Amino acid sequence: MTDSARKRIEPLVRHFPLLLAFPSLEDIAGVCNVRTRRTESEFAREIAISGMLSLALAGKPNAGKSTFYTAATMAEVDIGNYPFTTIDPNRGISYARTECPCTDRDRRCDSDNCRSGKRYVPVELYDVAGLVPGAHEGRGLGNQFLDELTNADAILHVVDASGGTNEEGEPVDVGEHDPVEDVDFIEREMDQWLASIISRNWEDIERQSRAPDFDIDDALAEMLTGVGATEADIALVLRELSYPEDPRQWDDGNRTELASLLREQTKPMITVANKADIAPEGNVERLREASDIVVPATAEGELALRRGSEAGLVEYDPGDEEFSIDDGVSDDQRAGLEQIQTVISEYGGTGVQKAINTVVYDVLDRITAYPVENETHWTDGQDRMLPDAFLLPQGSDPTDLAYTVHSDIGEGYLHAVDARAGRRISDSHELAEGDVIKIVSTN
Ligand SMILES: Nc1nc2c(ncn2[C@@H]2O[C@H](COP(=O)(O)OP(=O)(O)OP(=O)(O)O)[C@@H](O)[C@H]2O)c(=O)[nH]1
Ligand SMILES: [Mg+2]
Repeated sequence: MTDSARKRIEPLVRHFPLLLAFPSLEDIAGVCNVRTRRTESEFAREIAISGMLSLALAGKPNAGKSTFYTAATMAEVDIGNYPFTTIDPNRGISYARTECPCTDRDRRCDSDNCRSGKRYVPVELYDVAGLVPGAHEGRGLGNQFLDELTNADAILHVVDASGGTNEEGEPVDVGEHDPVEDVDFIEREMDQWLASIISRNWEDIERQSRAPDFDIDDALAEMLTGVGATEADIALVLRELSYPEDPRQWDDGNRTELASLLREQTKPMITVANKADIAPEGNVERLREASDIVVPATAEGELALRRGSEAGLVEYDPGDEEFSIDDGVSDDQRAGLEQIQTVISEYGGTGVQKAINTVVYDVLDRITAYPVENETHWTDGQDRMLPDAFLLPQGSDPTDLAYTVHSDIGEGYLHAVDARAGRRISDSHELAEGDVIKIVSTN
C-alpha cells in the first residue's frame, strides 16, 4: 500500500478501527475515491462553464487545510502530521448547500447535485500550502503561495483551535500554543505582500506621471488589476483612501493603507476553528471573540463521515447535523462515531459545510438561481428537473442570470418568466434565493 493511500484512510481507520479487517486496505481507499477522480480538463470545463466562485484554504502548516479540502472535495491529497505536507496547491470542486426548489414540488430532481431536496451548488476550492509568519519575505515555502490567493474570491483561514501546533505549524502538546495568536497573521502577511508589490511598481508609476495626460487613478487601476482586483473594487478602495495626486508625494504609509484596503475589499476572510474535537475548553469561545466570523469545525470528523458514507456504514449528507449508523458497524466503530456526533451536536454540524455556506451566502452575499427551459415542469429540453444552479451576487436581475448561463443567451435576451409565480418579470426584477427562472432569448 502506498504512503498516500495509507494517509488517505488514516482518519477513517482511526474512527472505524475494524475496517482494518477488510480484505485489503487498498480496496477501502479505492472505494473512498471512486467518485473523486476528475481530469484537469473536466475541472477546467466545469469552472469555465459556470464562472464558479473560487475559495482558498489558507493558514499555518498542519492546521488541517488538506483534511478540510479532502473532506470537502473528496479528492486525493496528502495529509500528514508534519509541516508543509502540501507543496503544490490542490484545486478541486466543493459545494455550497442550499434547499432545492424541488422541495416545493411533488417531483424530486434526479441529479447528483440534489439529494432529497438538499441542493449542492459547485464552488471551486483551493488547498494552499501552509503559510508561516514572514511568508511575504519568502519564509517557509515563500510568497508564491500568497500569489495563489489572488485567484480567490474569499479565504477560509484554517486555524488549529486545539493549540497543538506552534506558530510554525510544528506539533506541540495540545493547548500549549494559543490559537488566538494565529488569527491575524494571514491578513498581516497579505497586507505586507501587497504593499511590497505596490512599492515595486512605484517607480514605474512615477515615470508615467511625467506624461501630461497622467491620471493617478488610471495608473493605480492598471497596476492593481494585476493582483486580482476588478475596476469596481479599485473604485471602492480609492473612494475610501485620501492620497496625493502626485505619486512622488506618496509615502510608505499611503501604500500600506492602499494594500490593506484592497485586501479587505478583494479578499474577505472567515476563521475556521478546526480541530474543535480536541480543542481545550474555552479556545473556540476565545477565537470567536478574536475574529469577526468564526466557524468551529472538525475537518477530520467530516472526512470520517464522508468516507463512512461512501463505504455504506453511515447515512450522512454533507452539512447534516446528525447521521445514522448502519447496523453492521462494530462497537468500536460506533464509539468513534458517537464521539463525532457529540462534537457535531455541540456545533450544529462538523463545520466544513457551514464554513463554505457562510462564505458563499453570508460573506459573498450570493443567491442561488435556477434557469429552466420549461416553466411549468421546471425542466430543461431533456426533461431534467432543475438541471443547473448558479450563485449570483445579491441584487442580480434576469439579464445577469442570462449572461451567467451563456454570453449568447445574454446577448439574445428578450424577457424572463418567474416559474414559481408563472408570470413575466421585468428586466430589472431583483432575483431572490431559490428563484426558478425561464429566460426567453433569441439565441
Ligand atoms: N483532531 C483533529 N485532527 C485533525 C483535524 N483536521 C486535521 N487534523 C490532523 O492535523 C494534521 C495536519 O493535517 P493536514 O490536513 O495535513 O494539515 P495542512 O494544514 O494541510 O498542513 P500543510 O499541508 O503542512 O500546510 C493531520 O495529522 C490531520 O489528521 C481535526 O478536525 N481534528
Ligand atoms: Mg496540506
